Amino acid sequence: MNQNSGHGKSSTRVGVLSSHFHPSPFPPRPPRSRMASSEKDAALAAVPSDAPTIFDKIIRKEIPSTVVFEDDKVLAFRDISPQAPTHIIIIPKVKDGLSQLSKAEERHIEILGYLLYVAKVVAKQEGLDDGFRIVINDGPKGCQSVYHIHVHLLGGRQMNWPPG
Ligand code: DGP
Repeated sequence: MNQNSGHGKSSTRVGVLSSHFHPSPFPPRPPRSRMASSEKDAALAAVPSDAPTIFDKIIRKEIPSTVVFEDDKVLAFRDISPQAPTHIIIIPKVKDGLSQLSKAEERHIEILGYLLYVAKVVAKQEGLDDGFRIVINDGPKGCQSVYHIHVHLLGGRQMNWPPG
């Protein structure tokens, strides 16, 4: 029995199956992602750019969002496609070239730290006392779809590791 898996029964079964294994004529299926394919497609289709994004319209209140925190530097609002019971996006009001984390320069250190501090403040405000997750997607391989740097604050359920 495999002492490390914690699933002794299923590892034994895998052993039995593998001894009668006939190779499939089909190529292996890629692992299923937890992200809806439409969101992943949007992220893959997004081209890294410093151009204005939908978040500028949210900042200017030209399109509605559910704001949970706002001051002169940052805006935090609920994600339109929540991946957890609590899913909040925290953005700087002035992008200043920070379309993505990999574009960060020394002048951005203060706002980057402040985004994380606000994430902690909002987590407290949302009652995420048992923990939460912070995510910053970067670029096509990081599945970034909106090129205005943002922190995802996710909570209200047990998170898994490794992430997808
Ligand atoms: P990312 O994939 O890391 O670039 O995340 C962008 C997030 O922004 C994504 O989770 C969905 C969210 N989002 C995109 N457009 C809107 C919108 O118009 N309103 C709100 N509230 N969220 C949006």
